[in-house]
Amino acid sequence: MRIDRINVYSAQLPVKSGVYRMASADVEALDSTLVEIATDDGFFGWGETCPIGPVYQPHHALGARAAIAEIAPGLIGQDIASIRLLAKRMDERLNGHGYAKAAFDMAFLDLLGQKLGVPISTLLGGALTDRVPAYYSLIVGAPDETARIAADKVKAGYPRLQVKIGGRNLDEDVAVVHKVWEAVGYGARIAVDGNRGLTVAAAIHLDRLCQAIPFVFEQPCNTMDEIATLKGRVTHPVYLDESTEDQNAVLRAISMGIADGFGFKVTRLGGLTKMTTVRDLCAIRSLPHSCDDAWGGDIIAAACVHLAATVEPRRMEGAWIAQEYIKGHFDQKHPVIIKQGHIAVPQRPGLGVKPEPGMFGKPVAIY
Ligand code: 0XW
Ligand code: MG
Repeated sequence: MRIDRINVYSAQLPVKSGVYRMASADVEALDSTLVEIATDDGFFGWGETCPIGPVYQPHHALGARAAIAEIAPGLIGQDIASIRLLAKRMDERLNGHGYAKAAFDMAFLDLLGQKLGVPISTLLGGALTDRVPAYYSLIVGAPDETARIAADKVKAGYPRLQVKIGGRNLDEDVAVVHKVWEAVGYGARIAVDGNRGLTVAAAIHLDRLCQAIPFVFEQPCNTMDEIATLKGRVTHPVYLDESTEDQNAVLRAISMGIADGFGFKVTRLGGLTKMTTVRDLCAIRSLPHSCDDAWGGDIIAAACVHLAATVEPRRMEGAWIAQEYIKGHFDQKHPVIIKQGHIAVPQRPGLGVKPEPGMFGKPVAIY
């Protein structure tokens, strides 16, 4: 099973509601990059990487495609049988750029799964469940309106809400946390996500002013060092998201004892294979985490869900997929769908999803 051809596509994913607002950036449309690998024995495997704009983290769509251009020619003719050899090969072509390599890693696993007749969750160690929880992300918004949406989403079955804050006055952030809590109470677990937007001082104030509300504080400040200074000074559990730039960052955060959990992004960590290492590190220390990506269509959604299915359910903070914010699906027959706040794990071989033929138009690059 050797790599014969690689097609690269760009898919434009406009935000359905108009704008997705975070402390660090507003985004209106995302540029997703897809890789389609054809093998000499007639299989097609897909991967995807979709940074949520160029500011959320040090990733951007054109960067992904430039990295793919460095890597792809070196993969032609390679055997799919060893994912580790392929990872080594990618590292020999390009240092770093895990978010681009992640798309290839997804496609390799998709191919291997199809060849072996097993879903990717099996290749990642085996699923513990056939249905994983999702969570709903409430963008930075007015307190009353955010609380109204929060109550609706809990009614719709979401077991967890993420409330975005930051980039505005502290009083509004404090008000939104109180209003959401009044609206949903223990009906859903709550994460308050600063998306790097708070100073250490603001994070400490918010923590005190929302003392009795049981939420986890996600990536309140910009750097891991700033967040490290919160230890012992805030009472809410602190989760890292954007700071987990690679496996080493996760290992560092765990060994420093500064993270009570994580918001993991599959592509930022370098792909599903690399994610299994941080998943297992978290298991050793009983740390909860999500299995997300920054954005993306059905390919990324399927990848997140396969991985989430392999995580011990009591520590699974949910798989976030962009479905609520994008129109339609790449795969009409087998889309990855949130129902009652949960997502069924694809059971078909590989990723279990295939984009409709021709839907992305002409490839932007062919190798
Ligand atoms: C909610 N997410 C998973 C989607 C957006 O990319 C932001 C992200 C987060 O938790 O920061
Ligand atoms: Mg986050």
